[in-house]
Amino acid sequence: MLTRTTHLSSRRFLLLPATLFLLSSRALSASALSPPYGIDALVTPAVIIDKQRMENNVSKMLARSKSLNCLLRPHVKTHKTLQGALLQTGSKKSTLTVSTLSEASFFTKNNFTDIVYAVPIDPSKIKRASKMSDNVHVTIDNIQQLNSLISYGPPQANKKWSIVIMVDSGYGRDGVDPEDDESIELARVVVSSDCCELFMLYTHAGHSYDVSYGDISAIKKISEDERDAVVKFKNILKENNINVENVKTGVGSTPTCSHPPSHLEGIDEMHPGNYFTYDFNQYLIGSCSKEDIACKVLTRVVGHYPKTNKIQIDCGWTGTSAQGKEFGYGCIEDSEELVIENLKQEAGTVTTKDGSEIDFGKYPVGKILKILPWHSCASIHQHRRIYVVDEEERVVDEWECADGW
Ligand SMILES: Cc1ncc(COP(=O)(O)O)c(C=O)c1O
Ligand SMILES: *[C@@H]1O[C@H](CO)[C@@H](O)[C@H](O)[C@H]1NC(C)=O
Ligand SMILES: CC(=O)N[C@H]1CO[C@H](CO)[C@@H](O)[C@@H]1O
Repeated sequence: MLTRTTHLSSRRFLLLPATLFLLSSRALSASALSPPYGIDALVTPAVIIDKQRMENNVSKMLARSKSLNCLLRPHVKTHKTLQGALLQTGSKKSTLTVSTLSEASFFTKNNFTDIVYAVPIDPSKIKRASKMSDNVHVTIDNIQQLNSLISYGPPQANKKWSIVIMVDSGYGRDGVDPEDDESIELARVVVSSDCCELFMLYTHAGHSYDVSYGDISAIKKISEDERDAVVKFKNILKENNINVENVKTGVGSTPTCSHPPSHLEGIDEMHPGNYFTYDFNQYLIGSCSKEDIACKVLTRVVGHYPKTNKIQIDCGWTGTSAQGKEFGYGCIEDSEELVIENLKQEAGTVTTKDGSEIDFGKYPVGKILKILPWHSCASIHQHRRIYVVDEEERVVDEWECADGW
């Protein structure tokens, strides 16, 4: 019985050091079982990765990069796990792309080297980045960022900032225009600064996601544009007497790397990320087949509402992200007649696509539904842990994800 006394004495536990409290709460969230075990034992929502499909995707992209004479520098933001990065790099512990300094920190602590932090750096992040400068390259696309680095000075004694210049190949989010005089001057300031060296010219064609679904020739055109933009910029720099002999070139998004151009001459590296699992959006784009999608969000039926023809599930946007609402947030595997109509924070509602009556008998309370998510990077990011499953959907491994910013 909960009495005032026990309540008071339990408050004492709150006086434990905060770190101990955090550790214990994290440990409590870990699965109590040791693999292998069935997915029925998982608390939902949970994110699973189909090991075989993922390994197929991973080896296919590695083979493709080799056939194009490129190094694969996978973007690991899709999963943010040590095990995933080892698979993607063929256990090299090297050459990654990341999008946060906390990923950079996680992977450098795990002895990975040669990591591109591929978001232009702002001044607030410089000090933290400086501590990882032996292994982490930083990205810029304007002179203010560069001036902040230069006024900070060398990242460490007798060391230089290793600089990546982001090039815009048509996305219009970030990156320098390869044809602008300012872009040439930016590179000139990098190579003439005592505390910087130019490592790479990098582009990511995020607009490859915006083509009409299934228009593969439009994607191929964009993959040529990626290549041409960085090759052209490198040539322009050379013509302007900037020494770019050892400067690398990199391209990539999952749509463009899934449909690369006939050749990537002049390009050293590819850096797709999402291909690790693909997702429902990539399937519609034409990057993969539905059977290649390796990531699923598991949710359970929690209630039947015949009057409104709805099922409630225990997954809201905190379980799979709010992206892709207009496309049902992805699709429910093996239940093609159903669609996720709405996601709230921790609850979602499912109905039929065509308005016909739900066959409630098919979906008893407690039944697991498997969502092929709209955007796997966003869905996985909602979770601290990925459950890796074999062909029989037994959990065979549990991976911890790097967290935070
Ligand atoms: C700068 C940058 N590089 C590479 C990637 C990887 O592209 P994708 O997620 O299409 O594989 C991204 C993804 O957003 C990115 O922002
Ligand atoms: C990283 O390398 C150091 C030095 O070789 C080693 O002592 C340490 O255990 C390694 N850490 C990890 C997480 O692999
Ligand atoms: C999109 C993609 O590359 N899918 C491939 C994943 O791997 C399997 C097995 O090699 C291939 O059959 C798919 O084409």
